[in-house]
Amino acid sequence: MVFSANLRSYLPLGGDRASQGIHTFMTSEKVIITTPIFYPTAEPHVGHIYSLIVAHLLKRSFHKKGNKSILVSGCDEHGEKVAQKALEQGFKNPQEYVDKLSEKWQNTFQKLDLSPDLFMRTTDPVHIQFVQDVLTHLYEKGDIYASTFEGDYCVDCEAFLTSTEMDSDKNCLIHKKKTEPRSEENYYFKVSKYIDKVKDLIKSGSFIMEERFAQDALNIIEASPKDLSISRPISRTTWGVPLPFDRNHVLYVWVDGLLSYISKASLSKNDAMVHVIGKDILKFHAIYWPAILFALDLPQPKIIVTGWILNREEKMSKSLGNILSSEDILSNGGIDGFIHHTIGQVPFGEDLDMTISSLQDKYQSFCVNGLGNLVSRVSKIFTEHTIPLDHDLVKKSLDLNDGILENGFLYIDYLGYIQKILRDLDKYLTDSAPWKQKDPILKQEILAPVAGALKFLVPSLSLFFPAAAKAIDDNFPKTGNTLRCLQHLTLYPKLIIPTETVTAPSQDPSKGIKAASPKSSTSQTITLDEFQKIHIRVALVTECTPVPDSHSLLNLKVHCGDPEDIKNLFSGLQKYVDPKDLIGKKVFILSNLKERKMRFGISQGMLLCTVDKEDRPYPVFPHPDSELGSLLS
Ligand code: ME8
Repeated sequence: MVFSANLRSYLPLGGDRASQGIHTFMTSEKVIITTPIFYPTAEPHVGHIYSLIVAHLLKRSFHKKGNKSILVSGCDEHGEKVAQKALEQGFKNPQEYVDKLSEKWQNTFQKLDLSPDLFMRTTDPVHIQFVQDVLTHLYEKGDIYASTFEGDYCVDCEAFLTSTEMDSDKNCLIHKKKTEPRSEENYYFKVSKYIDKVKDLIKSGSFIMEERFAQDALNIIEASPKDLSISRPISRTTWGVPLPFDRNHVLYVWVDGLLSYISKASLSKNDAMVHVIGKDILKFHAIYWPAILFALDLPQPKIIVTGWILNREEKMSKSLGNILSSEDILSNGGIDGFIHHTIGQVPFGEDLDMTISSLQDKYQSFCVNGLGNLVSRVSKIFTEHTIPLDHDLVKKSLDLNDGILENGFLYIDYLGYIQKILRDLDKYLTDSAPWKQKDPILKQEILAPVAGALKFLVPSLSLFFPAAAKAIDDNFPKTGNTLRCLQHLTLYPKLIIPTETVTAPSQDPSKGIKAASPKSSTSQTITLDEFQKIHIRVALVTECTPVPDSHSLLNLKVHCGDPEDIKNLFSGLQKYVDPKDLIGKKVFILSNLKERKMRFGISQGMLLCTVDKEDRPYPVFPHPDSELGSLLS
């Protein structure tokens, strides 16, 4: 498929490794798509749900390309951490505990309409039998041996850590907890036998879809022990798959977990596999798993690495107590707003900030005010007409549908183009004002390109928002080229925001820059006294630089008239403002915000901004004659 000139103006054609990867699967019998299997001890939260969203998006892409696929997700139910929690919570045995928890996870996935085709549980007897067969095979092949290992163990990671994974006090960098020194007689898998093949695979460029993680994987190989400890003595824990050749040991939970991808989905030589993983578990998927697959003479997967969802610039996780749950998604607009917030906001591999108010904003801006509003405007007055196939707007929808996966580009761009088409349709409606047209036939003629474009946009929309796309498709039935509209359609109800869930701007960490949108603040009132507690002052920016390792933050140094009293600020403007343009400018800052320790340093205030229709932030500049330090009143 070659893009028409029409669409070329929309699409900066280039390579997206994720969707280019999809092409190589065309000869496969089936594609196994996986998310990580999750430790059930945590509440399912938006980070876990993100990986399911990506996996479902891939599944729909494969379907569109005519590939058979199976989506595997589930719970990682063995290991010390799970056994410990079961004990702490007073369960008779870990099995009872994981039965209860995995049911909760399954229900959550179902509620979000994100159930996988196969919900794996590592305590499933079929899985356990498969794992033992694999272990027997590898043992008989000479790929497993016994030895003693000494290292620093993090129970939350369920892993021995390398020096690069700990700080100087041997605290785990992810869980911020002290590791335990351990020395154990264990069984080892000979990763070293396959490591050259693994390195070649990583270097091939067709294994890890996001290039920068390939280099990370190679660095991890250099820092890691040459073989992998794959067993735990039963004196430490009995909660695992017993090794078939030594009943005094159970299998290391990570090997158990990795094998769950194929134990019931049964990977055969003609199948393909794609794993959606967070960047925290790269080591296991980019090094140990391919080594195991090489040892088993099975096909190698592709890996799509997603970044982290952050809260206050920290990874969201149960152990840090800063999570947003599935209920937060559902009560703040639902899954389509969340999809827009994740897939539409950053390419795979990059981190993104999320708060209740950013969830609300995404839902309102894309779902309610964007797609929902357009569909409502058209379906209110369109009844029936022939689709003008040669109309520019209709052709753009058709081209987007046909061309998209053939050429391969980022899903974030794809969603961006859908939005651009929706905006063009909206503008056309506003400019042509069909509601003013008295002649009913002419009125339908004006509306037909928009209704037709929406109808042809359904396949593209269904990749991201299947339920909304189906509702549009059903509401606009087509016979030949004649399109009808059945009823006035409200796709997305307006969000009613209870006062207590409104996040005041000073508490909205994901932005740190943005006034609460008028949409979400109208229901909240404050007294004059309360307002006087808020010190918004004129400040001068003396330094402004991008924060290394952050895709969004700028680091500003400002003062309110006393150059000796410099405040350090962070602001999520990196994508929108050239730092040079802020230096020497007067800005407004919230100067009495409580200091916060962030990953990158201390934050001592907040730069005030507003946003445009597309949620782009702009700093607010005071009058040039405003005195430094003066209060906004
Ligand atoms: O690691 N942002 O399970 P787990 C984005 N059982 N994604 C996040 C996230 C966040 N803040 N927090 C978690 C395990 N995730 C093992 C996996 S697979 C054979 C075994 C996602 O419950 C992300 O995909 O700790 C991460 O890799 C996964 O959840 C870890 O889930």
